[in-house]
Amino acid sequence: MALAEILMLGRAPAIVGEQLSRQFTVHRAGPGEVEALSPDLLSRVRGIASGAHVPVNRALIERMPGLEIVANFGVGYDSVDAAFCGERGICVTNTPDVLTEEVADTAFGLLLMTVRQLSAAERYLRAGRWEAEGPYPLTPATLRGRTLGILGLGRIGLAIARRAEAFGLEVRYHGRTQRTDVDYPYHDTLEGLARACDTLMVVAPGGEATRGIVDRRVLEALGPEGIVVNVGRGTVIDEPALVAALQDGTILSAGLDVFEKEPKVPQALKDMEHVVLLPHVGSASRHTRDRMGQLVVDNLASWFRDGRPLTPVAETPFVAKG
Ligand code: A2R
Repeated sequence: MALAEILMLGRAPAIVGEQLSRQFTVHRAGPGEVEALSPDLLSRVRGIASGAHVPVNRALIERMPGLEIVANFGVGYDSVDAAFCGERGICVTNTPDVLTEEVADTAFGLLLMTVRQLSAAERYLRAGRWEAEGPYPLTPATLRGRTLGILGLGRIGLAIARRAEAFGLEVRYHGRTQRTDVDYPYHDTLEGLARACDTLMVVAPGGEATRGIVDRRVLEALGPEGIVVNVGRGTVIDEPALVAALQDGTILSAGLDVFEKEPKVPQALKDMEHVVLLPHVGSASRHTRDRMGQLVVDNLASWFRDGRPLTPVAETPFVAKG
């Protein structure tokens, strides 16, 4: 029997291509190469392994009448039109759990770096300024006594909350629904959460429902001691409003691992010494990326062998192979 044909989009760890090639006929396309794929090839492809920065949008899906499954590399799948896949009976999977602790580690590291200006302090040392000018200035902020407001107390949010407890922080949260399995105070509005905390950890998914919800009003509610850390998606924060709030002292600082138009980062953010900027490295260790890649492979293998996905997303929970 002919092997099922799979289209690999964008970047993924080497193990993904190696393992998929043993079980499937694999085609590859990078950003900007999708348009040029022939209708003949697209009509034969039954599965997509999708990496970052190549959208699986309605236009692409409509060109793929034989598509059965989109296995997304990453827990966030806002680059895949999952609602449209659901309408067409196409299964979408993501890679939850295997990256939770890694992203929570990064989030907490980023929080500490931001509160204590650790990037700027290191730059100070490397520039020879410690020797020439004396000690680095005392930081205006401390982690001591801070209240951490978590936007999105899901898998990663909860792992961050556990770390925050160990560091002696008070934890509060906002999401669409109150959890029944935790005692952290719940706020039914994001503005309410921002008023009740001074440190906002954003770990909610991207997409239209969360676009720009951390806006000027939320930042004002956070206040002049406010610090925002974002490890969710850049689109969740109104980036121009954040830049303005940092420039005029509405909030104190920000630690950002994700941006609205990656890999482009506004020059105004780069110009601010006290802000910490990371190039979307939340899950980016070999260990964790390989585990995410393995889950992409396992989802495709399970689908074509047993007719069921391992980790389907909420929009396609009941899709079974016809
Ligand atoms: O809203 P809820 O109660 O379903 O809570 C989820 C929350 N969330 C939202 N919060 C406010 N407004 C929304 N429109 C909204 N949509 C979702 O985000 C939940 O607490 C959290 C997502 O948690 P999980 O689905 O467990 O995802 P996980 O593995 O923690 O990853 C979170 C995100 C990914 O989507 C990537 O963007 C990033 O972290 O790596």
